[in-house]
Amino acid sequence: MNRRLAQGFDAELTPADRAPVRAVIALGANLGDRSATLEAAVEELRRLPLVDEVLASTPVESIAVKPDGPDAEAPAYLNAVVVLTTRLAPSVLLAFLQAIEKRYGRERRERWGDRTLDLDLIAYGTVVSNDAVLTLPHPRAAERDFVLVPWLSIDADAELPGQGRVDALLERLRDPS
Ligand code: A4P
Ligand code: MG
Repeated sequence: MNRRLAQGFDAELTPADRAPVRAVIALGANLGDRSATLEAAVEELRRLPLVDEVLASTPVESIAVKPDGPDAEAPAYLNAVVVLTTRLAPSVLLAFLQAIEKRYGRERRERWGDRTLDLDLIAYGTVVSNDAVLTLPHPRAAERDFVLVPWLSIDADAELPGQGRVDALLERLRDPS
């Protein structure tokens, strides 16, 4: 089987044929009952078909990052990371994430606007893809301590595909010199 097929992009493969892949999901909320929403979203992830071994971080609080930089006037975020194993193809997993966001009242009005729930696919196995519909790994994950810190807290050996170990990325973020 070639590399692309093995990575689960081929729609011909049935889920039973697909090897389980480790996926990393970032959760964020800065509107409503943030903590309750994140807890409920983790439960939804546990209940997804073809998903196992769901490990969730403790949420961390962070200042909202807007296109112009951190904005202390905007409602603060709670962010968490979930690592799970799945036989779902990446596009199907993304569709489930978007359906969960919708169920928790997510509205899309502006780029990086305040939201009740954001679910981003940070990594899917070692897949690297520049497709705008699903970019892997998530293009801004390496710049975000609110992704790297909770991820590292549940996987001390975490690696961002193509970009290296998460502990090293975090160190570079904190001390860019
Ligand atoms: N998309 C492409 N790749 C992916 C991926 N790996 N995971 C596409 C999820 N979606 C992906 O996403 C826009 C489009 O990206 C989707 O149609 C999907 O096909 P969206 O969820 O509608 O919008 P968004 O989340 O506002 O956009 P984006 O660019 O993903 O935003 P970011 O980079 O996730 O930033 N500050 C704090 N403190 N904490 C946060 O969690 N989050 C954001 C959102 C900004 N500031 C924040 C936080
Ligand atoms: Mg998003």
